[in-house]
Amino acid sequence: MMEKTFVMIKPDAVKRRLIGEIIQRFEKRGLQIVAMKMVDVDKELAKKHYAEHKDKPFFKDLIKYITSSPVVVLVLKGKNCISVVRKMVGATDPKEAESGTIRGDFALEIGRNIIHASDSPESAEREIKLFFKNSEIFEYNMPDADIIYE
Ligand code: YYY
Ligand code: MG
Repeated sequence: MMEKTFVMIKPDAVKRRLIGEIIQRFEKRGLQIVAMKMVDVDKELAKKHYAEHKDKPFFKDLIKYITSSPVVVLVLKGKNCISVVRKMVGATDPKEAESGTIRGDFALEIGRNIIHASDSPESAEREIKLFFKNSEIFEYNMPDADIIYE
C-alpha cells in the first residue's frame, strides 16, 4: 500500500552532520521525499509530538533534548513505508538496534537516538499534520517508479 510517513532527524544528528547520510539511505531505498524542512521545535510542539509519553519518567529530558537545537523533518512516500522506515531506523534503544539500521550504526544511547519515525498509520497522519501544512507537501513524478515497483 502507498503510504506517507513522518521522520525527524533529531538535534544530535543535525549537530553531528549526519543529515545527508541519513537522507541518502531513504533515497537509495527508493522512497520519495515529498516534504522537508529545518525547524526549531518549541516546547509546546515537542509536548504535542510526544504527548503519548507525557507521564513517563524520561519525558522532561526528552523535551529538553528535542528542543535543544534545530531538527530536520521530512515526509517520505513509498509502498509500506511506515513499517519499512521503522525497520531502517532500528530499535528505540540503540544498544539493542541491529547494525545496518540508522540507530544501530550511528547511536549508542536511548536519550540520543538521533532519529524519529512514525510507528503506525495513525501516528504518521497526526505527526505529518503537526509539522507540515498541506501546501508544504508535494506531489511530483518519480520517473523510476516503474523500475522500483513491480
Ligand atoms: O518510537 P521510538 O522513538 O522508537 O520510541 P518511543 O517508545 O516512542 O519513545 C520516544 C522517545 O523517547 C525515544 O526515541 C527515546 C525516548 N525514550 C527514552 O529516553 N527512554 C526510554 N526508556 C524510552 C524512550
Ligand atoms: Mg514512538
